[in-house]
Amino acid sequence: MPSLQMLVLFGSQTGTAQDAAERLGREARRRRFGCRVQELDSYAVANLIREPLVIFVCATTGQGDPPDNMKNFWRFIFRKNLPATSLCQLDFAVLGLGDSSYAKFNFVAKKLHRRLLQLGGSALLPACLADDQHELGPDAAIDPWLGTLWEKVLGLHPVPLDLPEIPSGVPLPSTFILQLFQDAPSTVPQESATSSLDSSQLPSESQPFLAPMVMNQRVTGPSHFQDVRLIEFDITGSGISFVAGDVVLIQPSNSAANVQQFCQVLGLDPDQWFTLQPREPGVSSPPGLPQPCSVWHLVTRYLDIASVPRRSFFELLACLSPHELEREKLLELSSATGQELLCEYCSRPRRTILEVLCDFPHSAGAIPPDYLLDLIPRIRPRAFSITSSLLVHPNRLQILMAVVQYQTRLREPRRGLCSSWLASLDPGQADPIRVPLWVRPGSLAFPESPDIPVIMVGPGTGVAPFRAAIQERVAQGQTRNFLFFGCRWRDQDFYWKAEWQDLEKRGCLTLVTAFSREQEQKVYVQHRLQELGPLVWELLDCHGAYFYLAGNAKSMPADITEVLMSIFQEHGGLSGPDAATYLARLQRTLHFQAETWA
Ligand code: 2AM
Repeated sequence: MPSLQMLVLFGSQTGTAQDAAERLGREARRRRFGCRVQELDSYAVANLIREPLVIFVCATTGQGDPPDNMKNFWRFIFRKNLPATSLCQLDFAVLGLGDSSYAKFNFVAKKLHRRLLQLGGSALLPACLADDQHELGPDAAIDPWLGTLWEKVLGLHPVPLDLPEIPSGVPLPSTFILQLFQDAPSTVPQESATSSLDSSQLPSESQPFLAPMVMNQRVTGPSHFQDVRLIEFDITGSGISFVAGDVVLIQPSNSAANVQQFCQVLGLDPDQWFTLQPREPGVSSPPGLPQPCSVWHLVTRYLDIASVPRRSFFELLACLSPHELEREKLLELSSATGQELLCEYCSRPRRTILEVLCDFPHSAGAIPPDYLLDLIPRIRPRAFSITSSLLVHPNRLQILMAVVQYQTRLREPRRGLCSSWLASLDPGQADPIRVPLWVRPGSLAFPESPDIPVIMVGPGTGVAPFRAAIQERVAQGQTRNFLFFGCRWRDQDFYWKAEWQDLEKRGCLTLVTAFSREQEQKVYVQHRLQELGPLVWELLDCHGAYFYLAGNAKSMPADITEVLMSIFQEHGGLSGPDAATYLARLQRTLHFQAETWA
């Protein structure tokens, strides 16, 4: 066991921070450090007072919040009663991943760096503020930062001379040993999921509920550019319960055609079975993968072969490649100087792992199965706002989903893995495919008191969580619901038109619409909000209304906030700075809440 120990703790929402943390782990092992790489919330944080060397890798999500898998750590580290010398033995560094198009760029990394200093830790170097918006991606900042980090770390902890570095062209041992066998086991293992009543635990990531899909209906008109689906699952017997604002996580699968092609290029037999063994003690098995498992199951349910490969993929594939020409090319793509080329080849056109493997057939055909889990990330669950209420649709869960499809310079259109998989499923089939899912609280919470009005602004599919809220509130007798909805044309993408009209008739809803393309000048929800400024001000200021915003994160949230600020000034008589303070107070007291997505 190496004597030098380093701990890498990460908080990751989309996997980029995890990837950076794992890269750091590999670099540490090459330098003969013993290195654990762990999610922040799976680490017993009280042990931090004994750690000598920790690198924190943290993403910042859209609103400046920490990722879900570091929320407990975040609460702990900001406890007021932690002594200022708690971490005086600790050398640390913070690697932040953010997006400079959001106001709170790398907020989590900056705040964590300051807090660790406050608690007595010694920073090895200033925090790295990597930016997703950079032409070359986050690596543009991470590469030089890691160079300096290693200089500092090796200055403090020189590698013993009898243990030279493992050169970058040599593969590190695989994390798992994969034992293949031909015959299916006599008792086929249950999928680590549940479709019946007898499970005592609520469905979760490690044990999702396998829900039959009972509706998959296109809700946009035939001439609309976007294919938007209303999808319904039967959750009878799952134990799942949810309230407005909650989200459902769905674990998608690869298409049969992709699975077949992948197995062909790698020379894998999908009917073979295998067991997995971690090479080192303390490494846990991949979550949700049954043992033994078929190759078909691994490729269909687990390996994200439709994702765009990261640089580490090229690094490892180069190490494993027996083909000189291909290896040279792979090395170039993974080198620091090849990043523009990698961006051009992969990130910009959104080329997938499967497509890259087809471009490098000699290397793909020689991948030892042991390395599959190191090479290819696992398929991540996708989150959707739940759009129905159990009070109106008992035992059912609905989502409103846009099917993601776009063109790059590649011939084949790019398709979102989860949305195209869901859209392809047929609920009418005799034995319909069951969809692995579970729920968790989202970022929106609605007031319980019947007297409090809510204002909801949700253009396009942003309306999804508000339909759940309106159904729930109306069922509970809360009638002061104000919905601002925007779409292109009333006869093409006006979701739930009849349902809204019915609620309006019953006096349970005030609906304000903006049809952006029905006149020459674009009309958006924020224009309608501005027009109704006096009412909005009165609801917020005199009636304690809650204001909600959901939808595409591009410029809509900033546009709405700007209009609100102008309403506070024009109709509330506030100065610019006072309007900003007013908005900040609404945010602090949860009277202003937003859920946005890319
Ligand atoms: P557009 O596509 O005609 O530009 C749902 O997508 C609705 O939101 C559409 O009518 C769309 O208009 C509109 N939309 C686009 N950008 C917006 C923005 N920044 N703020 C509010 N609505 C927007």
